Amino acid sequence: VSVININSPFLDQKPGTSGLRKSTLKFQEEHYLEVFIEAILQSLEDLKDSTLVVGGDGRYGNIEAIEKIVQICIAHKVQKVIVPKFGLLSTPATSHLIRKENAIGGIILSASHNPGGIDGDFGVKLNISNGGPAPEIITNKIFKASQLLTSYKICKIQLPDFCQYGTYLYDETTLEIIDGLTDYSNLMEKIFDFDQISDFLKKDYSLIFDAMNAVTGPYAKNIFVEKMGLAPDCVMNGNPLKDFGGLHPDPNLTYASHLADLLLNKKSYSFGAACDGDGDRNMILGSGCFVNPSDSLAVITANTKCVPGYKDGITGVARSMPTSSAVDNVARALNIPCFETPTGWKFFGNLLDSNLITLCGEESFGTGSNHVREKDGLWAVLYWLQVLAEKKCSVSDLMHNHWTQFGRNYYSRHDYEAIPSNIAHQIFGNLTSMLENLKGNSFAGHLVKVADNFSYIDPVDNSISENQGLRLVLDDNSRVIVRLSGTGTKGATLRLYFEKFFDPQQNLSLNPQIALKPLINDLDALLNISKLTQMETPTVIT
Ligand code: VG1
Ligand code: CO
Repeated sequence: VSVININSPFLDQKPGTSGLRKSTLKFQEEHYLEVFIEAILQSLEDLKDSTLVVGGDGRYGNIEAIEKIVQICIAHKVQKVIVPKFGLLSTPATSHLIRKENAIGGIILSASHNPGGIDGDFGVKLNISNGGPAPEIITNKIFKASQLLTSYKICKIQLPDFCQYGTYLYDETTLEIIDGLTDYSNLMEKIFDFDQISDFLKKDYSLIFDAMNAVTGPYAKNIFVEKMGLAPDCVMNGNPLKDFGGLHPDPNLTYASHLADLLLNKKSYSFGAACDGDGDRNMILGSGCFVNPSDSLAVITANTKCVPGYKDGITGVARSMPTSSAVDNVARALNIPCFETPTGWKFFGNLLDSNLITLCGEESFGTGSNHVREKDGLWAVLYWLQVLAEKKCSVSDLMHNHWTQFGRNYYSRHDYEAIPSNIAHQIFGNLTSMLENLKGNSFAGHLVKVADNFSYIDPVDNSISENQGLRLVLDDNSRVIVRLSGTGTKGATLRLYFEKFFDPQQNLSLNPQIALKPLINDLDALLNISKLTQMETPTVIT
């Protein structure tokens, strides 16, 4: 075991919405990754009796990082380290493995939906023993520790390549190289009726799944091709590549434009879906129909009876604050509680652990349930397929029937990505200082009922999280929300969220950009966003 000294501590290892995310080059800097791992291990207790899961989404630097982490774990006498073959493990599969193996936690090497490769991004996420992302108390502790570290311990021993299964003993640490796929697909098989889905898909209901050259390719092939017996070409971009083949593995209409074109313009398939780099996000498309992720959560909640894993009912639901209230309408009808949390999956952990909720989701293409403690892209895809197989209808019919029953929450998110930090902070600061005066004033033809910076008290441990996003709520319950992203690595990303409810008697077939126009225009008039950013349109519109 060597103790490596470094000249001056790193002061910038503050985890964001979901782990520490930096450019790949930053993570290639000498000692940078090692120090962060040392800080993580110092934040965990009882390493000597513990199991740790380590895997990643296969992006540039994945295997090298896993090697270093295993060597640092050996130096810290971690009892057992579990690594998947080829180092590939999706975020939801990691969450499941942590729970199944009673591990103390897991380290996921991923910058999720950010591009990969030497010019892209890299990241490290820590999940704790419940399988979910580490809460702020722990990430703050890690950040503090990282700023003080001037050395770390490592055992620079030759490790096997991670291409074969096996068990190895190094000093007091056991290294297990396992199959990262089977446990996860078995879990899916317990929740869903694979036969019903595959029969449906073989009878004239065509599927295309886009893995975006990222981690879900092998999982999707295992489930759709090997288990369900569908033709291999139902999975596109199915081989994980270090740079995702140049794709930006963020499943939305801008970055998954090829898939969007196949479904929305060419109408070549009945159903299309995509996942992000680490497999926790999902986009759902039908022929000629895009499903807004907020609506997806509402549809999932309204249709639990179609899915074997949830037939016995659900205890409650939760959504992040910027997610539309579509799911609230369903929860009210089902007479179950609906919680509103800050952005980021870590806020769902306590609610799931205490069985206050069964399902949860975010507007950012994330949906999940109590089967793991992460959002789960393939789970959402299978859920949708099961509902469609049970109802035998198209995605657009399902959406229309849903809106006819519950009304439609027109919703859109506008992202201004990687704009100059000072501009983003200026816009955010301007709105912050206007909040007090906006209350009672008119906005988009309505009175402003609430104008505040969202803060959250966790109902389980009473911890408080402040400054979680600026919001205006109007007297018709329309909402406008402004946040700064906590996952970007270049400049700053400004997110604007717009929501307006139409009841079933109103027009349910508008383009959301038209339905929301008064809100969009008035926010721009208030904050001068297009002028200050010098952008006529946002980078991404969802
Ligand atoms: C974004 C999303 C948020 C999500 C987070 C992590 O955060 O808005 O809803 O939980 O990414 O997703 P932000 O701070 O950039 O808005 V992932 O797929 O990166 O783990
Ligand atoms: Co992700």
